[in-house]
Amino acid sequence: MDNDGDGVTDCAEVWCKANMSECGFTEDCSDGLDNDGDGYEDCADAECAGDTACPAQACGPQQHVLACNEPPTDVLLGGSSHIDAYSCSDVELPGGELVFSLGSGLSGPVAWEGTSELGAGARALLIAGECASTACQQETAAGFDGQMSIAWEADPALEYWIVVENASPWEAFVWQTTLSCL
Ligand SMILES: [Ca+2]
Ligand SMILES: [Ca+2]
Ligand SMILES: [Ca+2]
Ligand SMILES: [Ca+2]
Repeated sequence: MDNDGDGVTDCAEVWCKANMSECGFTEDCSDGLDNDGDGYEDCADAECAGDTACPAQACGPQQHVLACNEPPTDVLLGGSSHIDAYSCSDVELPGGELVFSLGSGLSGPVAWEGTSELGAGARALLIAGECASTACQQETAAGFDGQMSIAWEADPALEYWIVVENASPWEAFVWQTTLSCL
């Protein structure tokens, strides 16, 4: 539609340039341009997670072991981003990651809980098999109370990780986490 009567229709309208994804522009994952205008180019755009043009991004070397039914532990989340986009998430995650290694051999219902007073907007991702952007199974986001939880039915043959993502690259917060297993 030519909403403002200037003879130019829809996505050619100037206002639409600021909302390119709403106007149907999608990210081309290998042309070196930010096609949908959201500030993320090619593989850095969450739309491209899992695209054949984008190799899997792997977890950083720093991992914390999280065992079943231990008292809550305090761990600082900060530092640089190793993964910016996950196959199970449709948002870009440029903040640093806190990686919890849960190992293999977990079976039956498992529940992870994380809390941080200042953690509003953070995300947590359940990853299985290999700690990589393409092996993401579930995502959850923290509300204003900074609380998150993920529950799943664990397969003892698979190795699991929980990755907590800060909302922005400049933040560093302490997270308290627990893993409840049968
Ligand atoms: Ca983009
Ligand atoms: Ca592009
Ligand atoms: Ca996008
Ligand atoms: Ca990240």
